[in-house]
Amino acid sequence: MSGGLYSMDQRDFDQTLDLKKIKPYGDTMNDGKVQLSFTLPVPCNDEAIEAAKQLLKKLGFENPQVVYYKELTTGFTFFNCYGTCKHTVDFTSIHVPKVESTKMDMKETDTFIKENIGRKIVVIGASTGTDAHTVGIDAIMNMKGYAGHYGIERYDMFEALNMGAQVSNEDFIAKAIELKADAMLVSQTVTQKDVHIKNLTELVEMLEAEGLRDKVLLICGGPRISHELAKELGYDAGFSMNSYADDVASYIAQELNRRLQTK
Ligand code: B12
Repeated sequence: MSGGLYSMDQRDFDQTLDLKKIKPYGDTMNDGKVQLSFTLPVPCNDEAIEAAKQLLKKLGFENPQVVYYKELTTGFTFFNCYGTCKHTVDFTSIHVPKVESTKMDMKETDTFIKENIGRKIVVIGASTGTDAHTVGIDAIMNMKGYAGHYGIERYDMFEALNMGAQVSNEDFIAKAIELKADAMLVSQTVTQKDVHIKNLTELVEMLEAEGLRDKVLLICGGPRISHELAKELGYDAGFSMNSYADDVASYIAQELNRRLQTK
């Protein structure tokens, strides 16, 4: 018998778990314990601790406790607090849009491309705009890979170019045209003042203006990106934390194949 969301072991262990009313778990089921860290712009003293507790109460936590505090610099105090959350969430009603593809490993993806597409897939990637964070796009593309997952450069059936960081949307598009890219991979990490939305939207608009949007698979990724946001912004797919080259390569291969089938 299938364990569903939880294994039989866990349900046997605690019968008080109600997926329609989940709350945080500290050390017993339904105790609602939450750990929260923040900084207040006040000197490190007893009044600061009281302010932190009052803030926790206003946030809806019962039994607020400051378990650690330290002056960060003059006039700023960092807190680590515990509190009890009284709210619950209906886990059974949650449906998050996800990239639809079957995850394959590197060999399976290469074989899939050989058999179904019959040529190498051309992919270019970059961190665009002012964004200087390269670790995310490297994790997906780099030959050496990341966390035990080889990057797309390592695949036999991909021709991959990682353009690095701070690439303008103009240069990114020019390279896509030059290499006849099948897929463009955009990484965005910095979200201050929603700069990621601006960069991502601008790229879609420029591709549309060039009549290229439908000719390329457009994929974005980063710690604050979700598939839902990516779709809203006009992308084909979005990947966030804990995604690896296998997820992205499988999706690209299967989606290109789907598009070839429907042409
Ligand atoms: C390393 C780092 C830097 C380095 C970057 C060096 C480099 N070569 O990349 C340096 C020091 C340059 C830097 C600078 C800045 N940083 Co910085 N940085 C970080 C840090 C510590 C780690 C980021 C990282 O490498 N993560 C590891 C990678 C593997 O994770 P990832 O990016 O999420 O990637 C994964 C997924 O998201 C996904 N993915 C990512 N991209 C893509 C793309 C595609 C196509 C796909 C499919 C998937 C995908 O796959 C990856 C693997 O699973 C974070 C804090 C943190 N701990 O996260 C801050 C952080 C991202 N930085 C931050 C900030 C504010 C800055 C600065 C603005 C600071 C400043 N005031 O100068 C500057 C901005 C510089 C610029 N112009 O962009 C903030 C961003 C806050 C926000 N909400 O915007 C963070 C969160 C720190 C913080 N808590 O304030 N930073």
